[in-house]
Amino acid sequence: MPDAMVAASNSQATSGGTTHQVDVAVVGAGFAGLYLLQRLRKDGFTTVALEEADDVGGTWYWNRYPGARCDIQTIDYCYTFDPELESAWKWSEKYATQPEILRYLGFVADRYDLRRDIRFCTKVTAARWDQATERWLLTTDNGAAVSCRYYIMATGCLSSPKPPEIDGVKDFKGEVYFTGRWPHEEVKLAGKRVAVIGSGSSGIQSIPLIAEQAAHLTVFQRTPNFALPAHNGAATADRVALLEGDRAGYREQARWSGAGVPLPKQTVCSWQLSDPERRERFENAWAIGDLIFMSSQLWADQRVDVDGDALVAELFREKIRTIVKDPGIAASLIPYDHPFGAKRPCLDTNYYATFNRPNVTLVNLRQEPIKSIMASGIKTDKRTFDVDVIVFATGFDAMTGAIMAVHPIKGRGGKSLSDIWANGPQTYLGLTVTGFPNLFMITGPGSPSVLSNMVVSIEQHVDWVVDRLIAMRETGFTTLEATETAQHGWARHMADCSTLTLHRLANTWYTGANVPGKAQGVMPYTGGVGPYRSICNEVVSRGMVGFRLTGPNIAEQCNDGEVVRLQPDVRLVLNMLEEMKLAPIESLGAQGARDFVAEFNADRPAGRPVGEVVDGTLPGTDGPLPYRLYRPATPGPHPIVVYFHGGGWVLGDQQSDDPYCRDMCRRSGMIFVSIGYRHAPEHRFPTAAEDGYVATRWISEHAGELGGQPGSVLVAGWSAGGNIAAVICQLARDRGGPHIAGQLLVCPITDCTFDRPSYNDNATGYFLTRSLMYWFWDIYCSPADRIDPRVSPLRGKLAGLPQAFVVTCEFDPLRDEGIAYGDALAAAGVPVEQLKARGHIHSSFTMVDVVITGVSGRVQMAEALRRFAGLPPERKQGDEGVRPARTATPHKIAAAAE
Ligand code: N01
Repeated sequence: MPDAMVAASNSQATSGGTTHQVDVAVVGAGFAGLYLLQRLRKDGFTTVALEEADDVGGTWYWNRYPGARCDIQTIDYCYTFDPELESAWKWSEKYATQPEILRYLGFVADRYDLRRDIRFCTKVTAARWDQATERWLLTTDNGAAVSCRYYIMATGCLSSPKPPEIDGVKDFKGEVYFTGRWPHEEVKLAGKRVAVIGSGSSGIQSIPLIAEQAAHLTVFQRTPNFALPAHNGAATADRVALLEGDRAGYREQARWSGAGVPLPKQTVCSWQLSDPERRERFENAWAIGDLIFMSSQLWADQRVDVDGDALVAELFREKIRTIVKDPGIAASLIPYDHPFGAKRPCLDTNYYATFNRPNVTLVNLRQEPIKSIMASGIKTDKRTFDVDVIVFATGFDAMTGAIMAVHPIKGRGGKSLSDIWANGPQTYLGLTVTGFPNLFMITGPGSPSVLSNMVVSIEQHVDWVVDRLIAMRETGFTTLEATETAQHGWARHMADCSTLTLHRLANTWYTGANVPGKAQGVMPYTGGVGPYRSICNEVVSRGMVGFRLTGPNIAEQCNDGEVVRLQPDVRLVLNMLEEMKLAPIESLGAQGARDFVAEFNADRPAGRPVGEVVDGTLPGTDGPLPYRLYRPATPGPHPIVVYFHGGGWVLGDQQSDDPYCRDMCRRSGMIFVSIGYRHAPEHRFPTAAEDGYVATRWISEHAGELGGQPGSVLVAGWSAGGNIAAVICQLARDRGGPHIAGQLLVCPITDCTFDRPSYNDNATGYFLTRSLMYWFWDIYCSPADRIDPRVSPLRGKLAGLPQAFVVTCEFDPLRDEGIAYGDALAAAGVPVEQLKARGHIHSSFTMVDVVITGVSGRVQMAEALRRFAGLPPERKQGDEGVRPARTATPHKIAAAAE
């Protein structure tokens, strides 16, 4: 029977034993549930929301503790789906209090008459997918069961308070409160001895206000947190002006931003700023009092690089030392066990200053853990604290807790979600789960959710889901389910994204580490709100990639696959290039192409500092050849790597791979000398190879004068430069030297045929195109010369060559010839190691500081060079994204990252 008929016949049956039939059942009446109801109803779906509380509000209904406020500015932390709603409501403060936010949600419920479709005081006790009717059946603890075609969990990410896990709570004779379940009636703390356990956002917001009321407050802190002053008051004038200047534009910018608040992307790295400049930026952010600003606007590497992040943390620590008068208390309040931002930072009002009050005591649980709770108070392993009230600000079973609280949720074949998620949540897009048709989660694990302005993420999810339901209704599909391939691919993409941030380096509720026994892994999507939105849109525009759709009168549709196979930052780079709509390089002519590359390189982030950079010339066959030498900051002499830049034998110069050379010099601890060999069309085959050979020989002979170790050199190159490096190894073997200790070939050109699969699979769309390669070959080398090993080294004799490290990238036309060269070297008895970089493109490794996921590859390249040179393995500076932070406690995730 069609949904609409089922609904029409039964939607009134809301009590007794009758099953309540609707198109869509929603669990929860917070921000997500209310917007879902509004949209579903507007779009003609019958619906009911089931809500445990007796009113709307969700998290804002339950969290009524003193000091509870939002910590995203209220002009951003509100619905944007209806401009009239926006103008009908005025926020009174920069960060609204819990009562004001609750009033707002009540106002929204009234404005759209939503309460009539909400069953309050109703908890869903179980949910079961019935394959025969293709409907979900929900049982509840109050009133009728609900049968629905679509079941949407709008249960929030932080709704399920976790038990305190401390012995003896039941023995306590005084009052007990949980911040996450604060009573509705006034809690009188005046004149009482109060204990607060926990120093997350809830503790940090409530402690200053509790201290003002209580006779004495004792704070039991296990892990200190970073907190920034909110500087609450009127909404910030500049932000209001921006919003009011172009409301639609402002909201749209938020939707495509990193965290759901319209702020620009920083491009300057910490090491490009002086100490005073960094301090000024920090002070400005401190004065602004905005968490997202502080977390994203100081410098570009603050969230991705351990060193860049550590600078922020240290400035925070200075502030804490300045505010807290007792140095011992200050030391206990200063976080050292996690990078700034890896654990959720907090926004406070007078938090640190509260510890200067005579009626406040801080107990550092790292020094004296709680042993138990007794009738009269709390006992640590050193002291006993008699108290009248205990406030547990101990947090939530985050992200999965509220979803799993409905137990069991049984999908296809009777499989239970709790079993399937026993080792951690698995989802496709954080929206759906394989095996659970027609089940959606709003801001579920695997979506940006808690790493974003929740309201922006909620609106995006609600719109995406309801739009899908409309599309299914229009096409006749009645079920939708994620495929296993898609879900696995999403898990891999999530893991790729999480290597870009520092979240994996801390024990937090983001990773499940706060709940004993919970499976651990970074649960929210760390790739950013804008990129996530574009992926969700891409799923649709590419024909529902990763979903199987069925319906009674329509053929099944399954567009199986993974929506993202590129590394996340590579995807961003390619999208950006596509938006720039650049003319193909080969259409510009040789000089035009050189001018374009020079202009493009000028906008590139500057390379990292090394010990010294020296420009010089060396004698070539027909005159001097320029070079640029990069010397490590460590005492020499160092081994020398002779480096050849990329550019298809046509473009580039000794400076064009500057960031890569600097980075590799720092990581390997070796001198890199980048050679300005001559280019086609002015100097065609075999000039580049012969210049390269002459330069290598000269450097080898003058190694001592250059500050290098005499004896042998190494060679390295990228793309056409990799081709030259490979050729030089053959020439050096055949012409009696110089001695080459090893070769690093990054995405090298090795052969003149274009029929290997990668030339077709990756012909366009991945930066280096097949037609650009044709152009390079045509300019450099006539067809008759192409089989010469001085340009097609794969066709040369390979035995007796130096040991090699060959790097290839999955989405590179040159991938297969690089792999073929590595295989052929191995077959010829040359020791060779291959790095086949998944999700990368031709230029991934040379786009230093843009493609952060290239770091681990460069680490491996540097290690290979050190091995070739006979140096011990060593981690050099700048291993952003791969080095673990200092952690006080060993931890599965940090250990895995290490
Ligand atoms: O919870 P938390 P929360 N013994 O998990 C400690 C959002 N939020 O409710 O870190 C002793 O952050 C625990 O110690 P440790 C926001 O996203 C937003 O404060 O596990 N201590 C920690 O100090 C936030 O991040 C707002 O070592 C124990 C604290 O309790 C999230 O909700 C306001 C313990 C729990 O901190 C959660 O915040 C409030 C034990 N057995 C919350 N167990 C806004 O402003 C736990 N702890 C919008």
